[in-house]
Amino acid sequence: MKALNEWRITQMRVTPIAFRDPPLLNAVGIHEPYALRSIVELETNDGLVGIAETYGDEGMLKALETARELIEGFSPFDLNGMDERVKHGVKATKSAGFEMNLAPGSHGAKNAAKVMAAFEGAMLDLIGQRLGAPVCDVLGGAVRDSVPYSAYLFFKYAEHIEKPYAPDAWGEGISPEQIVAQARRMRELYGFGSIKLKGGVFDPAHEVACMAALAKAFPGVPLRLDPNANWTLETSIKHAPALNSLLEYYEDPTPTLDGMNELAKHTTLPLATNMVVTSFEELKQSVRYPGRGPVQVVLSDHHYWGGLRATQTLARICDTFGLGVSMHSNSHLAPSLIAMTHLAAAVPNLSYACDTHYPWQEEEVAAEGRVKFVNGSVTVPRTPGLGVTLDREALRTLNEQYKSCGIRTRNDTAEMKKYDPSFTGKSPRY
Ligand code: GKR
Ligand code: MG
Repeated sequence: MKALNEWRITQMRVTPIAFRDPPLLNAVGIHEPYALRSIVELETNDGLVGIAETYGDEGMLKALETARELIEGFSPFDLNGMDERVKHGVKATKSAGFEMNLAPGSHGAKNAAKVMAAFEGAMLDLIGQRLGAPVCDVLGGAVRDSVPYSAYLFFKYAEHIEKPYAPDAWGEGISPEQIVAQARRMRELYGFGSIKLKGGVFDPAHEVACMAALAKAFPGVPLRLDPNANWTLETSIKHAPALNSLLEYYEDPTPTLDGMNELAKHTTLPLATNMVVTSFEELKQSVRYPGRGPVQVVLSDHHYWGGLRATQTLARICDTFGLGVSMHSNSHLAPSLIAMTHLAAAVPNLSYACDTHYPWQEEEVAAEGRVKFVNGSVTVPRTPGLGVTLDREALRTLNEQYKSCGIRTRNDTAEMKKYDPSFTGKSPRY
């Protein structure tokens, strides 16, 4: 074991992976057959390896590579120094168009925050391993033993247009009955205590009818609808009265802070977002609005907010301004879910169950296997570090899948054009 003052990160390894993802529909199109992520490993001069899961889009892989010299040779304790080096050393790149709004992995403007989060995650894993403490303890200690997650329903087709593998067990999800059946199955399998539906796909009246069907089937269960800013302000206001009695919060129905601010005057619901407040700068703009303001619940995502500690800071600011806080997610595996769980355990004012796409994934890189939900919650690990070990064979397989799948940057709109050549993904559409 090296003395702590000689402890150094000697090597960064980044392994892009691709895993099966169902044909889930959203505002900009449909999920491709494989979702991309990457696994960042930081190895130290005493042979410890810290890991973090992050995006696997081409832009992110390039950003990580440009940051190699900002992490190799430095101490795993040097979190603040790393933040500064990355903030100044990793440049923003041109973002993809509107159709990629839902895919933070390809947001070039957030390169630095995303790289910081990936490095920080692996550094905290190292620190925890070295000290014999779980990451939540390194973050100041857990205030809860388990973290609640929400069922995350999607409208979906039964299978992908190109059929690289057998259809999933969830079947089609389009009608209110199918959406209720999807929710029932998800609750039976995982015990989730709240339910979110990804909207912005079909006629808003149909999506509101699905929410009403869910409310009828699961009385008392908190519900959320997320049209991903695909509704105009007028449409969002029109459906607000019906949704007032159905939802616990109304998530990103309409674009821009101005739009959400206007909507807030026409609904009693808290407005939640992972689209109009995605950085501290946007948070600053949001809290400057007089009155109720555009956002009442910030849905953080440590993968692009700058990491776990940055999200703790965000949670404190939300508390100061009387805002709720919870978490957003994209398609991900165990290292991300467990990192979210440590973080949520160390955020006292977590006000709602977090989002997770995890039930839609079948494959895994964790040697511990698939993460278990008990009554919709994940138990906060007490093992040193992150508490996730890589299954090297699985990592190799998912890396091979990455190489062969041909996808290099998520593009749900291009995928939808295969079903409907006239689809543009232009938003807001309703
Ligand atoms: O994976 O289709 C999806 C989601 O729509 C995702 O891209 C969003 O970022 O889950 C997200 C959300 O809450 O907006
Ligand atoms: Mg959302």
